[in-house]
Amino acid sequence: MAIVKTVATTPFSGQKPGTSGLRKKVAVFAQPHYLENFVQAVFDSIGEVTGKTLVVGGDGRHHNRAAIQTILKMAAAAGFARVMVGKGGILSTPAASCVIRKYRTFGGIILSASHNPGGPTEDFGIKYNIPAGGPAPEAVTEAIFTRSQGIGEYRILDAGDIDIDTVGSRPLGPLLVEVFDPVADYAELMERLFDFAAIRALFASGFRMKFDAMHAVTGPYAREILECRLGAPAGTVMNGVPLEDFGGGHPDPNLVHAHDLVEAMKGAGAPDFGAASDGDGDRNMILGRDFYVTPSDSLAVLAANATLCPGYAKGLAGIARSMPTSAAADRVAAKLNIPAFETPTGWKFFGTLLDAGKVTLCGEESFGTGSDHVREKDGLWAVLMWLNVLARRRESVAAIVSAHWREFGRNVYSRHDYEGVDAKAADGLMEHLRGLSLKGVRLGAYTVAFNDDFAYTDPVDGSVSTRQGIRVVFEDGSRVVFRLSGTGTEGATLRVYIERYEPDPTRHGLDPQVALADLIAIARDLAEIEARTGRKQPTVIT
Ligand code: VG1
Ligand code: CO
Repeated sequence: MAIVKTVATTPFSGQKPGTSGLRKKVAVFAQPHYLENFVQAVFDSIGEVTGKTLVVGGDGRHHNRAAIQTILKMAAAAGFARVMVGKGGILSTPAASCVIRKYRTFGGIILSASHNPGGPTEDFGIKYNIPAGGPAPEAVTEAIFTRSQGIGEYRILDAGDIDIDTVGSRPLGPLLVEVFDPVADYAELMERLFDFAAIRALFASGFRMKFDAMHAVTGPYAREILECRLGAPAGTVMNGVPLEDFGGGHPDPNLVHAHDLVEAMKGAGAPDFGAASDGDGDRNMILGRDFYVTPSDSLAVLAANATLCPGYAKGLAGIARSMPTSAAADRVAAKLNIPAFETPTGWKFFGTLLDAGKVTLCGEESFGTGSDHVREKDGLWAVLMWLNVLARRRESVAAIVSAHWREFGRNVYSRHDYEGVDAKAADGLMEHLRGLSLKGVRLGAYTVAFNDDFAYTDPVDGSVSTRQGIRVVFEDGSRVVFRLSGTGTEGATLRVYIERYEPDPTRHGLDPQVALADLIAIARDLAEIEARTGRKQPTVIT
């Protein structure tokens, strides 16, 4: 009979979940009691867990396996009846959401630092998702944090490690551990949403694609769905084997970090379609031959074409986007005569709107797109939706996006990230911006309509979130937005978002960095970026 140990502990400061869970260096998580304190704080904050089922899995990064063993023993001690674990500890974030919903579990614990690098000296992360399948809302993450700051003990089963590499059920003390195939339920859901026959026919006609799994969690999902079920040639999925350090790369699907894919998509001989996903499989980047689709445009194009997909044939209830995401999707919503919502950054803010049936599609400029099929953004889902649209329209990616711009106008958009900035300097910069009063002020060719720090009142549950990013909005609708990242583990990352609407089709082909040059300079000067951070150039431009 395995025995439950009660271990005395003291709080760690800073166990505060950010935009998407608690993210720290592996060394921080690996120190005695650190993970345990946080997990106990979760179990103490989510209500009665006795007899319930929990889902556990992660993106396979370094420390994933050790953390899962600890969580299983703590779940047993807490009174859970059953834990469903993805085989090998693998579960993409959207697949975790899918499984939580399908089996009506009492939520799940997802181990991931998403797009942050992995390995012994890199990042690890943990978050709790609620029974609806989405990230815990702020009220819950606040409760977890408060509990973590007052914690004095945790409970854990005194037992050896259990096999998580063989599908099947086995006991761990009073707990039943059920190891399951992490791909099957997810793949089955995708088959219900999209026209697999049409996509199969597209591949059969010679259409070529490259999917870069970046040695992260989506590899097994992409191989099963694209190569096995949809008949894409073997080798369509590149970097398809999940590695604990993502092969030393930065599993962030953008133009900088997915460089192999970006190179492969250049020139006349390039494939027709390119896509990539991030560490935990919830992000997507979409490329055509010599063509990059910004995530904001991708959301708008998918919304405009959604009825081509069986799962969305009835049309959309509404569209939601995070505040810094471009307003391209709003234009589609207006044309479809459906509501558009603007939320703070982070998928947790879409949950109430999805649950209430107010929106069907959601998106973020940070390579996140999703729908009401789960409660997380979903990288492979977005890729399959694009494939479905391509299979039905039989036009190139570039042709589809260009036609979209001609119909709706183009929201020219770019994000500039300044990574690893001194945290004090970054806070000072934000304080400075917060103090500005700019209404009516003329900056270059633009006049400021208003500036504020974005605050959001959830239209479903009334909860209020303040200080969600500085907006400077101009009279013609152009804007610059400033935020500090809530997912990093070192120093601060300043994100600057720049957007201008361009109705003139003869100007749609311009490089956004050129088309936005005046606004980029205005943003730099307003925030005194160089003087305050010492940076002349952003680290990453997307
Ligand atoms: C970033 C993105 C945000 C996204 C979050 C989690 O947050 O900007 O849009 O929801 O990452 O994505 P921040 O606070 O660093 O800007 V992921 O793929 O971690 O799950
Ligand atoms: Co992610």
